[in-house]
Amino acid sequence: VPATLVPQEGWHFLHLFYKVDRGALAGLSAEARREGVEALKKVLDPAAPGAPNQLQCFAVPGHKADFGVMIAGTDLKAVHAIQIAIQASPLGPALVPAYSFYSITEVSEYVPDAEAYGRILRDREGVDPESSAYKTKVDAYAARLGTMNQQRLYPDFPDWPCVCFYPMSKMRQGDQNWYLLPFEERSELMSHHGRSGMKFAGRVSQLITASTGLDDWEWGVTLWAKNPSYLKEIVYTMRFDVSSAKYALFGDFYFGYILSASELLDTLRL
Ligand code: 76R
Repeated sequence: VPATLVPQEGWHFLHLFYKVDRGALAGLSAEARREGVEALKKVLDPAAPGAPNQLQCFAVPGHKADFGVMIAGTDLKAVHAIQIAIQASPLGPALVPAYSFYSITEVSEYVPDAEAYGRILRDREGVDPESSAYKTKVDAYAARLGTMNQQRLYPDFPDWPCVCFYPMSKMRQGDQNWYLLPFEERSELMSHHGRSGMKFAGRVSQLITASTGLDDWEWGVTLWAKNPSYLKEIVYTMRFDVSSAKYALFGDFYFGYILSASELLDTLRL
C-alpha cells in the first residue's frame, strides 16, 4: 500500500448508495445478470481475500436509494476498488449511483485525554491529585479511553440490524458560528452532547467520521441500532442538545437494514 494513501491515523470510510434501474436490468442478458449477481456476491463479501478491513451492505426502503454499502479500511485503493467493482460488474449498467460520502475516522478533539480528565477531576470534582482515588480513576479512564479510541479509529462494524447515515456540518452564520466559540465553550457543549448520547448505550452505536476538505459536509454520522425506533429516538433526543439545536446542519438521512450480500441480492430481486 503506498504510504501516501494511508491516513496518518484512522481509516478511510466510504458510504455508497445505489438505485436499481429496472429498465436497464430487463435489458441485460440472462447470462450477464447471473454473472453480475455472482460478481457482486464476491465484491460485497467482507471475508473475500483482499477485502477492505470492514464492509457492510444494507437495503434502503424508499426511493432515495435501493441499497447502500459501507466500506472502511487502511488502503484507499482497496476501499475505492469496491466502488469500481460494483460499477464495472455485469450488473453495473443497471446500478445508478444515488449518493456517496467519503470521510476518515477520527477521535474528536473534545474527547479529554487522561491528563485533561485528571484536571477535570481535580478542578470540578475536587478530587485530590495526591489521593489513591484520583490515581485509580485516572488509570481506569485511560484504559477505557484506549479501547474507545481504538473503536473510533478502527471500528468493528456492529452486527446490529439497522443503520442510519447522514452528513452534518456545524453552523457558521451570524450568532450561530460554532467556529467562533472559544474551545472551552465548544468542549462544554460537546460534553453535554456526549452525556445525552450515552443514554443510548447498548441500543445505538455511533461512528462520527470527518470529511472537512474531503466531501461537502464536515462529518458523516453513522448510527447502528437494534431497532429502527431507537434511531428515531436518538436523533430526536439529540436535537435538543444545544450543539445540535443551535449549531448543527444536516443533509439527507439514509436508513437501511443490514443484509449479507446474497440476502441483499435476493431482496432486490437482482
Ligand atoms: O466520543 C465520545 O463518546 C465522547 C463524547 C462525544 C463526542 C466528542 C460524543 C458522544 N460525540 C462526540 C462528537 Mn456525538 N453524535 C453526533 C450525532 O443528530 C445529531 O444531533 C448529531 C449527530 C449523533 C446522533 C451523535 C451521537 N458527535 C461528535 C461530533 C464531532 C464534533 C467535533 O469533533 O467537532 C459530531 C459531529 C457528533 C455528532 N455522540 C456521542 C453520539 C452518542 C450516542 C454519543 C455517546 C457515545 C457513547 O456512549 O459512547
